[in-house]
Amino acid sequence: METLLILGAGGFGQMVKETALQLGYKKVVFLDDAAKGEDVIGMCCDYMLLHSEYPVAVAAFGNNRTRLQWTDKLIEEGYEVPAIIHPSAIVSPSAVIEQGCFIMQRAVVNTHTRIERAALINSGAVVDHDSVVCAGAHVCLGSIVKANCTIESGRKVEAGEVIFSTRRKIEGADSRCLEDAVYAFGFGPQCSYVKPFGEGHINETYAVYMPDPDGTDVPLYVLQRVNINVFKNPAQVMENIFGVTEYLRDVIRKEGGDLDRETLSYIKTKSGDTYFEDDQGQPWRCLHYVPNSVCYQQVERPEQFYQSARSFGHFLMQLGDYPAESLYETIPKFHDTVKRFHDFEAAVRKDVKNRARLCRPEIEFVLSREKDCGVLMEQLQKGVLPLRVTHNDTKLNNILFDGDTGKGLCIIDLDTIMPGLAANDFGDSIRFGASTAEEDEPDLDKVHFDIHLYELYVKGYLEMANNVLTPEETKSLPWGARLMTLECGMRFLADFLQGDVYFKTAYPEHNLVRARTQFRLVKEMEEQFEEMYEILKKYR
Ligand code: GN1
Ligand code: MG
Repeated sequence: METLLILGAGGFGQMVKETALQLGYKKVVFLDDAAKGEDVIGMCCDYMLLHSEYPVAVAAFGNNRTRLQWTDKLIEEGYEVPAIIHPSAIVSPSAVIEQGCFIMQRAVVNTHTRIERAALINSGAVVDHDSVVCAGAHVCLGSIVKANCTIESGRKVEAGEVIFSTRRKIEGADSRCLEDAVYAFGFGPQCSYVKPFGEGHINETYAVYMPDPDGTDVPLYVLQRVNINVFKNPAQVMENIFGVTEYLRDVIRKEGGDLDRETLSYIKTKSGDTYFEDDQGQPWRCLHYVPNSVCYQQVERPEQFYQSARSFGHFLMQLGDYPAESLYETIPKFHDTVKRFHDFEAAVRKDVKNRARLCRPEIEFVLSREKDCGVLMEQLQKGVLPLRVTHNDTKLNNILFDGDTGKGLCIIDLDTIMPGLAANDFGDSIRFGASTAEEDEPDLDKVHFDIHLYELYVKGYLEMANNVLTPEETKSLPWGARLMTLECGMRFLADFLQGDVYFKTAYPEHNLVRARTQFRLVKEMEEQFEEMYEILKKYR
């Protein structure tokens, strides 16, 4: 450290000179357009001529624009432009300090900050962790820049001023509520972008992308806005979910499984709550994205359906000893098909949207099956069928498959975990997965109940759950399929009549189209009911 050339011999230039001498420079000289003095060896415009004699230089102007302009000229000319850091300043080893910065007496520059070129952190100022002071900005005497702030290029933070976190705009977070949620879970400072995710009919779901160590954006979290029209008590929903997933972690640990991928892991907000409530009173929750997993809307290879059966059978076993009484009933009488029938009748009677005229045959289809609705409910009331901890929404797209092995990996959508009937979980899987078409296929000629897929599911499910199920429960499974399908169709049709207030829809008849596919499946199941029993016997 021999000589330092300082552009600007004003008050701040003199402070920099003193600092430079303390840092060990042997000789310090100035360039200045106005000031005279022994150590002023020329005007600023002479800087090019002096380069070989004075290879190290800084621009020490108090004015932000001038300091930045001259710093850039020096850099361009090929000068070595050091950062001048006073020995009494405290600078974190993880802070990035660029060329031509000044960090003056007793300033504090904290962990993971970035101080860009020609920025000035003046005496006694504090820049807290993860903040950025952009090129040529000035953080004045004794001011405080709190964590996660960005001070824009050329800005002056006045002496004694306190800057509170300025929010970055997050791409894809196009509502204030979503942005608030991203910040509530602590992803605001790093999040690259968010984008819609999944195909659920009830909640709103987003994937949260974050930069990985080599800068590629990867989905790391899933943010979900819980639909409070459907789930009236989100705190109870979340208590169920935390209880069950933490319990499952223990079970998976004992099984020697993969804790990060075989059950969902939920995250609490920065203030420790199980969910975040936005300004509109809507709850948001957050979980880890399960890496290398896939989700299907329809069976693509029969093997998948067999794997899903094993997964749901396994799930029933894993939760076999879970204290069912600790679970809240998040949607009361969710699969009480008798109640669903009465709700349906009421929707037809009220016909608030005058849509009943559009679906007379479908309405008749349901009304003529009133007796069926009570079959399983009666067996439950008589104690023939036991209550278990069930998922209650076991469609194929509520399970993640391993991207490599193709095996069932993780059961998702745990909102409706409640005490329920095994037959209902079995049945809901058949309803959705043993169909030859998607749930909203408009062309009914494409929609069939595929008894071979049914057989595969029976096989996979009983391989896992046979030892747990009572003989009566096993016998109840085909009814579960019929009734879950009828019930779901009834719910779609009731929602159509009520003006699509429950399920998300993409077009006006969407719920009617969905109801029709379900009724087609019910009809075919009824025709093949004997065969469904015969198949069951083969695997019992
Ligand atoms: C709903 O949220 P999602 O799409 O997984 C519904 C199920 C229906 C299903 C029909 C809480 O599930 O009951 O069977 O749509 N969930 C709720 O696809 O009502
Ligand atoms: Mg779902």
